[in-house]
Amino acid sequence: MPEMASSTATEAAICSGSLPVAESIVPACMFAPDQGRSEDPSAEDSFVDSEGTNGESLGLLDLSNKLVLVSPTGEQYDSLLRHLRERIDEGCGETIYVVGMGSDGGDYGLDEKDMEASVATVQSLCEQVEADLILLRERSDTGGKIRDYLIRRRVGEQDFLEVRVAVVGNVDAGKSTLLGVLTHGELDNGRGFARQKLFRHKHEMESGRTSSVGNDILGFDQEGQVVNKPDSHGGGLDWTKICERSSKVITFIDLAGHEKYLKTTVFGMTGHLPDFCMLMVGSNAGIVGMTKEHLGLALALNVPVFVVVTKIDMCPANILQETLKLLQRLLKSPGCRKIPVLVQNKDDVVVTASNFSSERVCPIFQISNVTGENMDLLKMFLNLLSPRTTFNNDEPAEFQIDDTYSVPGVGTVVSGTTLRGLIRLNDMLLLGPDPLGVFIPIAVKSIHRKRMPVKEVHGGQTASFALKKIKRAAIRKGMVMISPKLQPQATWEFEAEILVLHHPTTISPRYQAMVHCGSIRQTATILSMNKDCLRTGDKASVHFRFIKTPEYLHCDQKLVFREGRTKAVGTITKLLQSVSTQAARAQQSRSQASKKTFREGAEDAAGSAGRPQSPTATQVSLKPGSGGRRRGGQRHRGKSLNTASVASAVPAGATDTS
Ligand SMILES: Nc1nc2c(ncn2[C@@H]2O[C@H](COP(=O)(O)OP(=O)(O)OP(=O)(O)O)[C@@H](O)[C@H]2O)c(=O)[nH]1
Ligand SMILES: [Mg+2]
Repeated sequence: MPEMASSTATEAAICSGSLPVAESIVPACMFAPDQGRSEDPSAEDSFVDSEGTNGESLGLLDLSNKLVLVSPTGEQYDSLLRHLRERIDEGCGETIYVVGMGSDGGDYGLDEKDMEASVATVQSLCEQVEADLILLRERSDTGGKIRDYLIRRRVGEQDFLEVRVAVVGNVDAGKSTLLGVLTHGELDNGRGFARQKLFRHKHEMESGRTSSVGNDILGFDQEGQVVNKPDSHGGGLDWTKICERSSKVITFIDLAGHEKYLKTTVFGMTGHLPDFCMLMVGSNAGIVGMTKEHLGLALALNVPVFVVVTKIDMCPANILQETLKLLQRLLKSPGCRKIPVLVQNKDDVVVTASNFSSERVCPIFQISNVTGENMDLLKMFLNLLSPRTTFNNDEPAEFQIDDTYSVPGVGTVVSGTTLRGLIRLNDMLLLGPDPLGVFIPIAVKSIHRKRMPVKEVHGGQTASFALKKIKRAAIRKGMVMISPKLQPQATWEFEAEILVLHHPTTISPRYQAMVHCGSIRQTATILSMNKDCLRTGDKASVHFRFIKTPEYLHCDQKLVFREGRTKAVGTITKLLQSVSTQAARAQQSRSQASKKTFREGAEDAAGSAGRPQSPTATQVSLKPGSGGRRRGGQRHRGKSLNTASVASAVPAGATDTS
């Protein structure tokens, strides 16, 4: 079978220019099927999860010969077509296809005539699946030429592939600057020119520091060319135009590098569901500050990471070497178990992009935002990234809310990510849970993808919906909109397997910290655990309870549990104490009655509009030993969760940073 590059691809030619610098970093050529692997025994299993087309024969049809594409029989053609369809589905609309490289152990390469015939076959296969064939590279081997193609399914003007990349790294690594350069097509001046377009707040303009979750998009057309045009008037990008012209849109989630905004950065990583994480390192500053923290988060959330080393225009060679050496040591360490690969040319890009899905390969780029050096390699790599969420339109829909807006003339708008299923205009979904755990029916009145009006969205796509007859104040981040078929229930308590990454002393029951889970961000208390206390490095099964409102959770969801520098990561294993919608409704009507009485008696309650806090507290107080939790709940009334009130229950040494 002609090989798909995502299993194994590369060849000797790439080795020739092997690395003059940072030699211990694995060169891209180690991914060659027949060489280089012995350098790093840990690399062997990096291909275990790949497709293994080597030596494969589908049924009685042998498709493993490099010549199979030259003139396939009808049966072979059908099998090739089926196989290509599967690969494109797996790659969410695209795949990398290698022509001239069989998997039967024979030599590689085709002569000109056979190559021509093979490409014609692939072209015809592409027509069948309505996909484009884009040449990525051509190389030579003993038997002739080998070509790598990108096969990308065609999409309508309204549609595009969507890949989310979270951008993390320490303060001043050049994150916002790189995004400014990539999305606006103008180089930086080294003094903060390019980043200005990314800032959302006046104080960010003034300090130069990102403090919120920024967003910008980079569109690629069918040929892999960037469609973003430099804007001569200095205005924002026209997202609709970019999306219309693009077959793939990369959404960058620009995050803050400063420790004081770590809470927001964690939210960006958990709540915005990135497909990939771009870790930025200033070459002269090196692995400092939040670099390891952010890398650890990406690893904990199983998001594949690639590294971009910036400012190579102003860094002495020996310092750059040192940074690369430390970076490689960090990536190879037992905590990371990555295979660092320095990307130095287009061949390296194709090889690393093809193998990136294995999650262990960690490509490293070295760029300058000022001279633009190696920017083309980074762009080429971004164009080859495929979304990681496969979707099935038959599944019941689920949408996670990560922000809310009040738009004049439109009303309440929620933005977020479609986790699964299909959502169409005018669909009726359940929105919740509210503070009592109730879900209410709500109709989707308009749908926008990247500011472009559309009729539907499906799993893996971000969107915003205009909602009718609901106030913005009644919706919070972490709520979901869900198909009524799922009969959603909110949960107060859950069990999770957690690993403590760092804590200055010990964690014991009654400890409180912020749980980040998807776009949920709420303080929870440890009620009990299967150990007396937990220290750095400990694993345990822990029983949590939210202090303020019940949330909609799933088993197997990843969570981050943090308070200041204390951090634990884990997976939800069991949902406990779910709220029955009927009981919650009864409670709601009771609470409304009592609120009325309360209002008649006193003039308070203004602050709790749309947030019936007291019933929540009542519900909590029904639980044994809930005094502390109720106190927490009431103190947080009407404000975002700040940790001041939690501090009393937190062991000394755990300070708030958010
Ligand atoms: N010479 C040079 N300067 C750069 C380069 N990249 C960024 N800078 C400068 O470095 C400074 C910091 O860049 P930012 O993009 O704000 O860094 P950041 O990572 O977004 O920082 P936070 O948002 O605070 O985490 C700015 O003054 C940029 O002009 C580069 O490649 N070369
Ligand atoms: Mg920034």
